[in-house]
Amino acid sequence: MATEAALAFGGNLGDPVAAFATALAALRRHPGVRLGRLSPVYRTAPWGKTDQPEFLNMAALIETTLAAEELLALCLELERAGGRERRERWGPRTLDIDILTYGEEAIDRPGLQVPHPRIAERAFVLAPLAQIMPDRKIGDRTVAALLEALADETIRRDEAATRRLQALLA
Ligand code: GSY
Repeated sequence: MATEAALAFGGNLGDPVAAFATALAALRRHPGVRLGRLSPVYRTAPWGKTDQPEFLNMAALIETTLAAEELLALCLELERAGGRERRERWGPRTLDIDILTYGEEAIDRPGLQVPHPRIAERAFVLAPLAQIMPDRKIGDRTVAALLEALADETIRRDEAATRRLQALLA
């Protein structure tokens, strides 16, 4: 049986759009994954450590027959293939892929917390997620309501990056 999951993508080093496209194409080819809706690409101010370049962020829905642990392993493999080195904790990176939701499951294990524990604080996650699952409840509030509560005006859609991503995936 397949489970619907939402993934977040982020990066601010090198060519994040190309890194997103390569990872999404690999997900599309994977026999245990069906790629669903993609959000637009957003340009976002760095969160946590602010003296670093802006990020590009997006989100994707998938249907997967992989268990959550297997999906995590796949995301880590795609990060490594995308050139991700785990350096500074909140520092710059080529490609970050986080599991935001996995069905209705609440998972709290070392290395895997789903729904992602800091979703509600992060407009750079909520803005793309609201485009693909606005009505999904995280705790007792929908993604759309959580985003509205943050009122973060530094998040903006990057239409050129979105068109480029679509072209790379065509
Ligand atoms: O948690 C993902 C990596 N990351 C990001 C990000 O993806 N976007 C923004 N805007 N800031 C971030 N800080 C970190 S760490």
